[in-house]
Amino acid sequence: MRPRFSDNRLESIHDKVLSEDRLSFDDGKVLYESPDLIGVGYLANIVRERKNGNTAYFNINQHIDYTNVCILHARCHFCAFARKDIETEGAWELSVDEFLEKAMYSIEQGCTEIHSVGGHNPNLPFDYYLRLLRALKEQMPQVHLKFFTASEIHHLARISKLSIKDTLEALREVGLDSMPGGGAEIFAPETRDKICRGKISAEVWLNIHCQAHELGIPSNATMLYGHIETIEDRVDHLIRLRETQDKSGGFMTFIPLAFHPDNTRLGHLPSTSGITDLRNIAVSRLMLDNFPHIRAYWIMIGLKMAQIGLNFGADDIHGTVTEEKITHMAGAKTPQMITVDEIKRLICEAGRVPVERDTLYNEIIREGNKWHRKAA
Ligand code: V47
Repeated sequence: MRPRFSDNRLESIHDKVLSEDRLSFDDGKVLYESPDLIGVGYLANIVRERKNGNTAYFNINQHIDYTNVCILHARCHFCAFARKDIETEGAWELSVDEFLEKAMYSIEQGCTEIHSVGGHNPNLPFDYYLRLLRALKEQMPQVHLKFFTASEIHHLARISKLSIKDTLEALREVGLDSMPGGGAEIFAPETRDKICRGKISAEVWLNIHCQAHELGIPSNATMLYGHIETIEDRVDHLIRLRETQDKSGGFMTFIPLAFHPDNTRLGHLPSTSGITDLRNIAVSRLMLDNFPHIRAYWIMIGLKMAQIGLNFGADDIHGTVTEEKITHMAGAKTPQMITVDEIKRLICEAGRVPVERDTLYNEIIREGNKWHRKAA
């Protein structure tokens, strides 16, 4: 039986979803504008279940941000994290030993992934990054190292005077396993220029991810929404990611990021609403037909919204986290971490089946304090 949409523009999109036809720019606009959010969510759920069945993924991970000193501190208007220099209140730079100490604690708790990003710190030499990755890989070879946004890779290429390719290869050599999806912000040049003039362009961001994929380094992608971007900007962003994925194929997950205004230069803007959060999850699931996974990032949209997101297109809820800075410095009220039991309860209550994954979506099997990846 065909569902009844209150917005009849969803009828033709429904037909395309059923026949697995690619959605157009105009379809994307309709999905963002439609008053029938339940209809949009219904369509996203068809794709979600086709790709990932009833599974909802999570992982046991830790965020460790090695520094927040950043040469772009005055340029990224959405950022509450960056500091001008180490003398500024709230600034930090972790030594390799301090980083290792934080990581070791989490590894003892069964963590399978370290997620690490930082500011473009003019005081840290390239050698710092090589020593950091090498030390982590030596101490914890089983743990996946998801480090450095494309913007950081660009900064590291500048300070090392290597090409992007050689920089990525040097980092991979000492332990880089994958890259997170940050730094994408919004690709549309006019809006990008208003919120982060001087940061790498869309083309450079996409090119760095393509080069990483060519080297066998998979990555994620993000979009920062809920600031001054238009609906057209959002659809444009998703289509650029889709076209890149057609070529390079190395994106694992798309993570819509809800803008948090506190302590930023865009502090006059309101926080995103639940409707906007759910819609971004649903529309990204529908537009990004070549992305295996869509994440409802509970740190930014809250546990309740992330739980509902699992029925609006998302098949992943992120991880236990342990310590998150970027969103909490911008006013997030979510906890700093949650337990595996809480994650599983949220997922089961949403009618989904929780599966612990590693970063590359291999299932994790636990026996006592030990864990291993399930053989494919
Ligand atoms: O690049 C910065 C965004 C990103 C704010 O790939 C803000 O697995 C909201 O990319 N309000 C970093 N967002 C976070 C990120 C991420 C998070 C979790 C998992 C993964 C992954 C990636 O956060 C930045 C920027 O786009 N951001 N400031 C803010 N005030």
